[in-house]
Amino acid sequence: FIREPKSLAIVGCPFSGGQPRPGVDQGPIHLIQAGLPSQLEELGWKVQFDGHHQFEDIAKFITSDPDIGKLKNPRVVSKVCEAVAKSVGSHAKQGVLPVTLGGDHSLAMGTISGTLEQYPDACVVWIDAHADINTAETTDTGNIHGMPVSFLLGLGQPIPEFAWIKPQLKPNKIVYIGLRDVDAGEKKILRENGIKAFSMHEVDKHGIGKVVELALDHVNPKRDLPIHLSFDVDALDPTVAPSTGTPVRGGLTFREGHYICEAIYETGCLVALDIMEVNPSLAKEEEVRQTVAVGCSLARSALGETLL
Ligand code: Z70
Ligand code: MN
Ligand code: MN
Ligand code: MN
Repeated sequence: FIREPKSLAIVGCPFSGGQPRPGVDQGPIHLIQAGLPSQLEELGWKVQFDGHHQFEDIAKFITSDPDIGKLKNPRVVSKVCEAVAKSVGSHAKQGVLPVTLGGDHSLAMGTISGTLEQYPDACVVWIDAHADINTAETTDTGNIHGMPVSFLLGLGQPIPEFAWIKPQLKPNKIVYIGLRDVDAGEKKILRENGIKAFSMHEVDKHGIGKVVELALDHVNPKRDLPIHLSFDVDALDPTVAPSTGTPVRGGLTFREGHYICEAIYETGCLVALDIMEVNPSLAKEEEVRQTVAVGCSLARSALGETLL
C-alpha cells in the first residue's frame, strides 16, 4: 500500500479540546523534540514533517462553542478533526504513511476518516484502556475523546455539526485490545453491534501473541487489508506510561504494547498510525520523559524497528 521508497509524514496535532485536562496538546511537541523524526529516518523511512498543525487558526473563527446536548467544545473538535482528515487523507493519497501525534483521541475521527477516504476497505486496530465509543446520548462526561468510534460508525443521533464525517467504518472492521475502563453504556454498544474487543482479561488469559493473532483474524483474516493502528498510550500500564490524562491500573506491559506494534508492522499492511494521549504536564519530569520515550518507541516498533 505504501509506495517505495517508504515514505511517511508526521501529522503533529497539538489539540486538547476533546477532554478537560490541559497539556495533552503538548504531547506532539515533546515527541518531536525527543527526536522521533530522525529515529524513523534511521529505520529507512523518508520522513516529512512540515511543522505542527496550527489549530489556533481554526479556533479563532469559532468565537463561541456552547455545548450541543452534553458534548463539550463540539464545533472546535469537529473543525479540527475535519482538518486532520484532509491532511491524513492527502498524505495517504500520495502513498505516504501518515503518523499522527496527539493530542487527545477525539482526533481519531479525523485520522480514520482520512484513512478510509483513501482505503475504504481498511480495518482499525484500536489499542486503549477505553472503548471511546460513547454516543451523545450515552456519554456521562461530554468529553468527545470518549466518543470518536461512535461517530466513525454512525451510531447515535446525527449531529449537524459533525455531518462531514461519513459513517464509513463497519462494526466488523474495528477491533480493540487493552480495554479495562468501559462505561456501562459502551458495553451495551459493543455487545449490540457485535464489536470484537480483547480486554486485559483476554490478554491475561491467552497472552498477547494469541490476542493479536485473534484480533487480526477478526478484522483482517487474509492479512491483505490496509490497517490503521490507533494507539492510546493509556492502554499501557501507568507504570509504563504514567503521563497521560486518565491512567488506569492493570494495563499492557512495555513488551505487550510493543509486541502489538511489531506484529502489525510484520503484516506489511500498516497504512496509518496514531500515537495519542501523551500529556507531558501530568507527571514528574522523569515520568514525562519515560512516557514520551515510550510514545517514540511504540512508533518505531510499528514502523519496523526489530530487536535483532
Ligand atoms: C469515559 C468518557 C476516555 C480517556 C477516553 C472515559 C473516556 N468513558 N478517557 N480516553 N483517556 O468520558 O466517555
Ligand atoms: Mn504534511
Ligand atoms: Mn482513547
Ligand atoms: Mn484511553
